[in-house]
Amino acid sequence: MEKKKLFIAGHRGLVGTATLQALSARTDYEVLTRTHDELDLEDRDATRAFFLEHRPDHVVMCAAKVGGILANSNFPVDFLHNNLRIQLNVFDAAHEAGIDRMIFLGSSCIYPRDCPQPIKEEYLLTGPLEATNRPYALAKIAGVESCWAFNRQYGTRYLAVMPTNMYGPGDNYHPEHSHVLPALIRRFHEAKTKGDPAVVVWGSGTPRREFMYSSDLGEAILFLLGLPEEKFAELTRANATPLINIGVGEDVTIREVAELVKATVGYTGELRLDATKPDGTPRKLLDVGRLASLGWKARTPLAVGLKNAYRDFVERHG
Ligand code: GFB
Repeated sequence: MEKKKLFIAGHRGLVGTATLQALSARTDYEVLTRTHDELDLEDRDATRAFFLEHRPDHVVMCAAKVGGILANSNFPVDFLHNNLRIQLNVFDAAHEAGIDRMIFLGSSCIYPRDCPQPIKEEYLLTGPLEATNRPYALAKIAGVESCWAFNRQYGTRYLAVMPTNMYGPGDNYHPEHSHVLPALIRRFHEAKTKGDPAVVVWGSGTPRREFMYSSDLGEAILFLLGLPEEKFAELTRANATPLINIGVGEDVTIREVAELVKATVGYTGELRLDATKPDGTPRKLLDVGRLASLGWKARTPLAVGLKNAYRDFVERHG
């Protein structure tokens, strides 16, 4: 069987790492990767030259500027402009190089702040966005629209996937700019090591989030990429938004997840909520019916994924 050439844009990030990991057992793909130093996707000419030289069959587009609630509010220009630039360059180059299938990674924050739960794909653009991540969400919405526009105008098959909040090996553990789970893993670990009597958790503790282990997302991406021709064509047909949610189907409060991290780390001190920090969206639970109907389901329970993530943190940073 002829191998498909697959370019993973952003293979060192959480999603890219998980996709590479899921590919490790596969022999039907020849995988192409480039570090940021080797190829800057914000450089239009370099991106175009790369695509025209290598002409991958498939692209998994997970290169993006990402971060947690504070990073989003501190660097709004970066989250909007860097992401738009990368997307424009990759979409245009992919089209010019005749890419067959592309999977574009978005995020569950593209949906309206107060939309009904669980969130169905068709709720996109039905209401105002959450202010703390509006620039990032708008860049990602533009990416969904790019998929759709290329499919309509040129008959391409570009699919946008919207994962829920992710965590897992190789995550960004920055104390302030990371997402909530890696931030808490680090904070509880450091408090345990130093013997601090209390750990601060931002916000009221009441927002609800759905957390997915990154290796599950890696597998979901390969599952979608490998769908038979008629199914992939159905998802990316010109008259439907090419959008699919990827999640686990259940959520927890920030307080509950903080207690779980505390237990996983083995910290015995107090947990203190800091209400001066932002809560963000009150709830973000994805409806995963569309993906389930294709035959895919997440399989790593939060408690198991957290144990693996904590082990990874200790190995890398402990
Ligand atoms: O992962 P996170 O930063 O982003 O989670 P979002 C924020 C929630 O966790 C808020 C609480 O309710 C915070 O108050 N939280 C508690 C903390 N302690 C901490 C902490 O130490 N660090 C952080 N970061 N949060 C992001 C978007 O939204 O979701 C991104 O900003 C992206 O653009 C991502 O879409 C998936 O879930 O609120």
